[in-house]
Amino acid sequence: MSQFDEKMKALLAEHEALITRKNEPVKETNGVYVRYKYPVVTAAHTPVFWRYDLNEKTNPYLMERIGVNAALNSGAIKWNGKYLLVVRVEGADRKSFFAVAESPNGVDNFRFWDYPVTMPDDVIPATNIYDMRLTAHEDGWIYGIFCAERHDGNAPAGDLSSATATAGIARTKDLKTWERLPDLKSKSQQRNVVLHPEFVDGKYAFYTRPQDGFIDAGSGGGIGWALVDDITHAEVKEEKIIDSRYYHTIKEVKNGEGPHPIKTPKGWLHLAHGVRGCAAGLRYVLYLYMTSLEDPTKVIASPGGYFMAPEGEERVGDVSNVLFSNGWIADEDGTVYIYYASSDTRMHVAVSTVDRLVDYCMNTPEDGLTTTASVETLKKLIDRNLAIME
Ligand code: M1P
Repeated sequence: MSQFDEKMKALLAEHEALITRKNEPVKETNGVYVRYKYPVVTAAHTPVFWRYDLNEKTNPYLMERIGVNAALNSGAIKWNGKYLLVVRVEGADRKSFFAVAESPNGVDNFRFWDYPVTMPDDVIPATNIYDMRLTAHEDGWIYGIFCAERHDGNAPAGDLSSATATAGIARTKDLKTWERLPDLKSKSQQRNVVLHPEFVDGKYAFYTRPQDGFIDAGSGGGIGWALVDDITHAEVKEEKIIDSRYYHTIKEVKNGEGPHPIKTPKGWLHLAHGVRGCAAGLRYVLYLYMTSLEDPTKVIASPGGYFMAPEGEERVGDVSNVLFSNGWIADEDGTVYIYYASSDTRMHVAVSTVDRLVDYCMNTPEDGLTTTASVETLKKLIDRNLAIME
């Protein structure tokens, strides 16, 4: 075997060992969810044949030709018995694209399909697309709603950083061929837009996140809700804020819907991210809330504080101190696989159940918004517990 062939064999074997590595649950003490030891998808999980030219004649040193920087914010869906992530893969060139990674069990052995997604452009092509939320809608299509980013045409000359965020909309029946629909029309910029899985009053329902600028939520009050008559020409005409931001909470600066909510007998179960500022920059954590089955705009449970926050190696990456989730899968037996990215770099899984998550939402005290209220809430629990322990 030539030296080149030996090197290639070693490269492929190392990659295979990484993607077939068995994952293990990590002991957690909070009883709400269980994290898993290894990230489920990383840049190194992308196929060797995406990154290397495997032809000795054109790449005699067997060097990487196309770099992958990160594998992050992934949409998720159970499809033909397999756990699928539509991963945001970010190249070394800073362009993100979508690619499907498939696992037989939801916690390890995620293998990318051979080709990334070819996403058709809207009339005005986007520079960058990312963070897809998948919704198997009751109309029979699987929708992917994602952020489409373009340079801001109104930026002053020389400002190459100002951008606009719009919600891109595409649909598919097989996750391979995608039909692009016109981007969501909205008065404000939008990111973290999610399609609700059912019709509401005969209309398509979107969770929105109005924002004044590309980064700043500004006057956008939180997670919004808008009904749309025609998804092939989707337009936000009226927008109602259903989950507001508050001073001195985990969602003071920004928040955004995660994946579409899970329908439970007690209400719609939501996963979202909240952002606050600190000396180290922005800190992104995950939180849960629930809305009514009868009126999905009505919040019925709002547990205070975060559900998950970055820990250990999760705290470090391209954008440190960030947990972000736009994908989860509720299995037939009630198991919930929560797929989350850490620090805009890699994907992880945490596992829980619908029952536990609903219990968490219904029984975690709300944020009282002041120290005094928090202490009073704590004292009530202490009183009840000390009475039991006597
Ligand atoms: O860098 C953290 C996250 O920032 C943005 O989220 P939001 O719009 O809520 O601030 C997104 O760019 C997201 O992709 C990224 O993970």
